[in-house]
Amino acid sequence: MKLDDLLKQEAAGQSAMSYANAQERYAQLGVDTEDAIQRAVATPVSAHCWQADDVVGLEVHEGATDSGGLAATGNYPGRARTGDEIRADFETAAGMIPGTLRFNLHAMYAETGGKSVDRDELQPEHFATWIDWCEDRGWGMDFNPTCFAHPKAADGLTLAHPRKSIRDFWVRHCIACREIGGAVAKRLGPCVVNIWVPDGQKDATADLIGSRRLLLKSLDSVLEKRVPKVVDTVESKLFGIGVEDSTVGSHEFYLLYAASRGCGLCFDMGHYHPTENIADKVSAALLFLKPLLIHASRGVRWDSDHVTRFNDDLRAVADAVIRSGMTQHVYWATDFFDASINRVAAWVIGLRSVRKALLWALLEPHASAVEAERAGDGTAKLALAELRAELPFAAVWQELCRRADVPTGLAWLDEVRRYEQQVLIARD
Ligand code: RNT
Ligand code: ZN
Repeated sequence: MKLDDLLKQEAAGQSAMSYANAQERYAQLGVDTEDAIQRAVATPVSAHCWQADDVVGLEVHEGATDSGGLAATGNYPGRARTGDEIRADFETAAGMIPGTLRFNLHAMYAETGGKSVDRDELQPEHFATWIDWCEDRGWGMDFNPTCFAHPKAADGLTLAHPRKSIRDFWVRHCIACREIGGAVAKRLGPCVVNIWVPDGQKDATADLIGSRRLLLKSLDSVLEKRVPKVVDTVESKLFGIGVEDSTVGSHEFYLLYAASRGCGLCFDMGHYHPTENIADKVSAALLFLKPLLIHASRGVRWDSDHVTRFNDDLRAVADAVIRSGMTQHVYWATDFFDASINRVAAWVIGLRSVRKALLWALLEPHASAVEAERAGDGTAKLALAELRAELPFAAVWQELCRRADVPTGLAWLDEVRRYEQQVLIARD
């Protein structure tokens, strides 16, 4: 069948599977699909703003900058260039994404009305349009300091910079961001403020403990004062482009930092060794610290930020979170950027995949698996795990989409293509 015919058929077609049958099948295994749909839809997922514009931001840069090792590759037409364009693009995407959304903003998306405002002088007013927009749509908002793409980050060091004046600048920036988070929280409810810095060395690192001491001190200054309703999290990384030899804020550094300081920890799925999955870390970390923030992402070789897919890794993370029974202590956010495909579609695919993974985990016949494990019946447990692939998951997912009034199957692709023709193409 030709691709065009197939897409047409998919856009029009509804599933032949009935939800009622699926509901009955799951019920036989002790799984309540109504409860699963309700919980999957109610779980907020914070959509990252930076997919719209390849992590460029809205500031006017002066002088040398450094991307912090974040490389968005590709030149698909339609990159958003203004706050209005980002908002329009995300509204389009949101119409195709089922379930509760939040919006996750980076400080570099400040709207300063043409005035140049340096990062350490940012105020809530520079985000007023974003806050109003989220409020109008009933979305919560999260926030991030931007410790890259700035002349003072030109050598890839920020909070761990050997020069005190530069460290202090970034400390002031992070404090300003927490205050902005506090202002957001006053209007929209708790705001997650996640700190990630690119700091590291390209080669032959000499004084890693020295750099880590500086990062520790800077972070302590940033977090000294509690900001009401701000949920602080810190995010580690294994390596970045240009800082391959060492990263100051490694996994162990932040794991222990969060546990000892009582703040939250962010696990980015693309920030570990290629065969390492954060799923295993969830149940360990939750016993010692709260909350966790998941950056749903997909590492591919050296890139940590491919669009998330409903793959084994993502499903394993969702399983770990749901099985923990501590979902109230886990925040979900997306973090990827792809400039080689339609950027709105990247959001739709990535965010739908996260919601799918949540539903998948909620539909697990978990109680039976636990029972088998406790009885020492590994055979039944393994058989049950395999059975998941034979259950009518798709019918429940489609029901979830229908109830959320978003397209099922590939019907959303038509809408994205229309938007591309009418809006995105004209941008270049
Ligand atoms: C970078 C981190 C971080 C960024 C955003 C832009 O590797 O994952 O979360 O992607 O802050
Ligand atoms: Zn991340």
